[in-house]
Amino acid sequence: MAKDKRNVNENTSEEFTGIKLTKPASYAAGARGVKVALEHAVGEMGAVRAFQTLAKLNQVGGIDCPGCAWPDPDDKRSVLGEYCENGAKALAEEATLKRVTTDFFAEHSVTEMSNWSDFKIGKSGRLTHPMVLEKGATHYKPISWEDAFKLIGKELSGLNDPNEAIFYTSGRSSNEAAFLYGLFARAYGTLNMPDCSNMCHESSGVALSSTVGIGKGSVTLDDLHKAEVVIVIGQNPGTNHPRMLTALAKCKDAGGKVISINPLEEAGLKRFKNPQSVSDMLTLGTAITDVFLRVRINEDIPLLKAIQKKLIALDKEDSGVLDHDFIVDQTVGFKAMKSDLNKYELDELIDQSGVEEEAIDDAVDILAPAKKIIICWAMGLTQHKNGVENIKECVNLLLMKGSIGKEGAGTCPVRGHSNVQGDRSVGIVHTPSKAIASSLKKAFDIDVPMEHGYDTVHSIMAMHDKKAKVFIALGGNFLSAAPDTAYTAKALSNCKLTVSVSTKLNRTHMVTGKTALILPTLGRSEKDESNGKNRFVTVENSMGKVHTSHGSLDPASAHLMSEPEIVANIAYATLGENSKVDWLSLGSDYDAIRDVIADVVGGFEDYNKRVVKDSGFYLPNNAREGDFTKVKGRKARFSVCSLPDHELEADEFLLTTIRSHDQFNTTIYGLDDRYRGVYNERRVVFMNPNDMKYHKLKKLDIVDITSHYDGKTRLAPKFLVVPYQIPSQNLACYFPEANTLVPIDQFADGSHTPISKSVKVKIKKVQT
Ligand SMILES: Nc1nc2c(c(=O)[nH]1)N[C@H]1C(S)=C(S)[C@@H](COP(=O)(O)OP(=O)(O)OC[C@H]3O[C@@H](n4cnc5c(=O)[nH]c(N)nc54)[C@H](O)[C@@H]3O)O[C@H]1N2
Ligand SMILES: Nc1nc2c(c(=O)[nH]1)N[C@H]1C(S)=C(S)[C@@H](COP(=O)(O)OP(=O)(O)OC[C@H]3O[C@@H](n4cnc5c(=O)[nH]c(N)nc54)[C@H](O)[C@@H]3O)O[C@H]1N2
Ligand code: SF4
Ligand SMILES: [Mo]
Repeated sequence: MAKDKRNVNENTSEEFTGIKLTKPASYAAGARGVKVALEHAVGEMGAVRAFQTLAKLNQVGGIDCPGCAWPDPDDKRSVLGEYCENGAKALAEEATLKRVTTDFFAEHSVTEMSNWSDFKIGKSGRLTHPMVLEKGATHYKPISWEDAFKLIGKELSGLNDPNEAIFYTSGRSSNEAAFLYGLFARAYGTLNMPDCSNMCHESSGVALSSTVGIGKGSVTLDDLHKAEVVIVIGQNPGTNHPRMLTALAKCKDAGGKVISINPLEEAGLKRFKNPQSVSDMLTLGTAITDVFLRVRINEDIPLLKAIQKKLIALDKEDSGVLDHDFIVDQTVGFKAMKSDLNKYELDELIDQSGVEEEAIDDAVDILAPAKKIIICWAMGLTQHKNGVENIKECVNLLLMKGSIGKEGAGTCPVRGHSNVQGDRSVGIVHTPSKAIASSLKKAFDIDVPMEHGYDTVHSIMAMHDKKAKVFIALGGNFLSAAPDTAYTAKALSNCKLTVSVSTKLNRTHMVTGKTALILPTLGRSEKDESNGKNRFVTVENSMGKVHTSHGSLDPASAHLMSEPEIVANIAYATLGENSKVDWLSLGSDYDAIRDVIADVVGGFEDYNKRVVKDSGFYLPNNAREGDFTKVKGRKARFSVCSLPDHELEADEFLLTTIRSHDQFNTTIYGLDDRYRGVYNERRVVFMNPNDMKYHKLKKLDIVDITSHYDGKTRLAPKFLVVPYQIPSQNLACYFPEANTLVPIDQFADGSHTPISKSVKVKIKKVQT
């Protein structure tokens, strides 16, 4: 626990909220989804504001949904609404009428607030004033914007080395804010730009760049509609990307098939009742999954290898099972990959995957004749020690089928935060780039540092070891999102100054450096006016399309500043006149920021003109075009991936940490996980009924969960056991409650993404 008894994780509150269990749901969305969406929206915003704002969500010229990064249709958009239940909840959280005022902070000490649940902290409302927590103080107090910027400028200017500062970004920031922030970090002299992506799709970026030459997905929404087969692996779209179900249903209507690969049979992948379809509402809706493969946690590689072996065995002369022309013309490494596959016995692969062979054969029957396959994935693949190889193995499958670079086929890493992909495109990257360096030298005479900056886990280690002293976060909830909560808390509290640019109160505001600032900012749904002009921002969706977002609500408080303005003022306070960048005018004029982006970032030419035309523009995508010349060897690359190696003792489990249906990352919307049949409680651990018998556990018994790495025991106390169809020796808990168990130094090879989806743990029954 951090000093002065601040509670770093709600684990220590150890209170249960009154659990109710039902059978897991058999379909997603439907009338119930609409009802829940409206309850949240009306409850937080009031009826008039709710209906007016929802009508603008995801419409051209309207508000980009602050939820996930799923794309909107390129063509016609439904007037009934282009949003889902969880999009409505995301908007409601931001557009809530509740306020965290200066009086609120005077009333509640930091220590008191740290003892609230994440749910209660988040529900306090929108931040209204810049606040400071002075050294040794118990309460935040108001500070003027001017003094806040001066304080940051002084601390940053006073560091011995620019690499003692860390600039974190969460993926909700606009392209304009993110670009300016990256420009500032580089001008200040560091590439210490960790972002939420490091905990998210970094493994995808690393794997895809080295195999197909672009760190993003290759498909568009239209491709999904046209695919013959969509594999959804390690992803729960019914909860986390709900409108993806509409795309899958469209694909099914056109005769496509869906294969789901997951340790849990998620309701959204079973059946979908589109609330906008009268016939769906009157019938059972669309069955989504044709073949479900219940893989063991992190045993996707053996499963994919088994599928590949079977496809190769079926590939007789002219059978067309493999696309030999594509393999010969467009790829390298097939022979090596195939001879590596020969090393493995099929039976052993199948056994290791935990999947029944008949189900694998059903999947192979669908895949063998298919020419247009898309693989969609998310955190179930990326957050493992072998996260990068998981994705390379998916690429292997697509390449042997020639399923990339053509209509209806390709890679689809489904991105998380609504603009995480855009932030990366405009320069939030901790690795050096010669292209960015030379264009910034030309445009602003900035000497961009060329040594590698810290990613998220290395930022935490640096703060922990007092090598980094100032931490600034553009959005996010770093403490709760990061692994190894106690270690991260120590890291943050070692800092001289921590700064959070935030819309809402969160736990990172409670576990801080010696001095801490909260800088309240406009949300995307709010009007952003300057000199009588209503400004808009731009974002990039999961499929590489850049488009506008126009806020329309009155701001939560008259004291808010926009993110670009905040960044510009921090930069000005730090670098002042010694900079060729006119920070303050850039910060106030987003057209000017976009003009600079157009000049210095490839693919954004004529940005201002193109982004307001129709529904925006697609960024260039070589893999979509079937051009792999950017890859080493100038062709798409097969990879040889090894099998994961989790030797479990009889009393050990692999734990995956997942999202409930009622949260957005560390923001807890409510306590229900409707699709999995868990109501009014989050401190649960899903367990196989046979494992429960073996461990002599009954439903709702209480267990402590521990992980044991490097001789250190990490504890997540008191979870209620919920019997669930999950493979034996696998467990699932919700994120962020279980983050205390994820060791800081266990992360994916090559991408450094924490192993949040495969933590080796033990359980112990708590006697009551
Ligand atoms: N409503 C809502 N929407 C969100 C978010 C949210 O919190 N709430 N978060 C956003 C963000 S930032 C992100 S990154 C995405 C996350 O979207 P997802 O990746 O869908 O989210 P998770 O809940 O982490 O679930 C991953 C899925 O992988 C499965 N899984 C776990 N381990 C394994 C494994 O070893 N192998 C396989 N094959 N599957 C596995 C889980 O059972 C689960 O179905 O969603 C975004 N959208
Ligand atoms: N164990 C475990 N850990 C995980 C994961 C997991 O699956 N398991 N998933 C990981 C993933 S995929 C991700 S992306 C990270 C998420 O990490 P983060 O992005 O750091 O976390 P969030 O919970 O999304 O951040 C929520 C906070 O963002 C602020 N916010 C919201 N909107 C805005 C805005 O418009 N502007 C600004 N400035 N602030 C805003 C609010 O104050 C809110 O409290 O967590 C990671 N951690
Ligand atoms: S699918 Fe994602 S982006 Fe679309 S409305 Fe739902 S939460 Fe928002
Ligand atoms: Mo994410």
